[in-house]
Amino acid sequence: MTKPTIVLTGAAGGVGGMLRPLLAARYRLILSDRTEPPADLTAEETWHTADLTDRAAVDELMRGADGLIHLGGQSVEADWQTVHDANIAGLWNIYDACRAEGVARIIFASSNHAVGFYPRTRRIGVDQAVRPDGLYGVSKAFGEALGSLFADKHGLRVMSIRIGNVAEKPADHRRLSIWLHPEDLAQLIDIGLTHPDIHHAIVYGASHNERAWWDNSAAFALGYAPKHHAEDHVDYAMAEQAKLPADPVGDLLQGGAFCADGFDGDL
Ligand code: 15L
Repeated sequence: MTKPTIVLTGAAGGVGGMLRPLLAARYRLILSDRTEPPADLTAEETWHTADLTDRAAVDELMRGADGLIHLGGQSVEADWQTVHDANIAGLWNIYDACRAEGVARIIFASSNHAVGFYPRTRRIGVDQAVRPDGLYGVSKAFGEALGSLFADKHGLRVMSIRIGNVAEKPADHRRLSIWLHPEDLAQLIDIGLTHPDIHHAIVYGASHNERAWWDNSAAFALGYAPKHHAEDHVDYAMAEQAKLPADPVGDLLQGGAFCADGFDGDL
């Protein structure tokens, strides 16, 4: 059977690099980023240099693809112009090119920063209102809204994954609650690319984290069964946390330092 052709944007980034070997067995990957191809490109992978703000280049990138995993764009907080160009205008290009080129499935890398201003004492599902913790978080909430629109109006099947922090191990105390092992992310992506019942699904991108702040029943209902446990790495995470200064704002809120950045409100 021929493998589905899947475009992976942001392929030169850290998360893209972790996913490539995990997805290669099941998909023919068209990798894309603004950069030149990485040195470790395999014979099965195709590289396509493209800037998300260039609509013609994005159309060409999507031509003939069965699905898209969109990791590209701005991945941390930045000034409005930077966030706008990559994650608002660029994301519009991505979605509208998928519609125009008949790309049926989209995995949108949303972020925990769409809901980062919820306190750590709250357990939230995917039905509560968004509470972005910066312009980057606002752009991720926009991306989820765009996914909903393109599913409702144009019949695309979209999964927005509110990714916590993708790494081999949880990097600190906060990440014990939001950690996502790359293999668990690959499992969520497989579900998003293949599950017959997906219209627009918002799920949390989290491994089996005993300290989770998120109710991920939306993902479990689609068959997600994370294999990795954050508490297996608790000693490492807490040792890393001990190296960090206290953050009187970020330590109270799910988004951490993103909330503290420029904060002059009331807690
Ligand atoms: C994100 O959305 C970022 O892309 C990533 O670099 C981390 O900062 C992560 O959130 C996090 O919250 O740890």
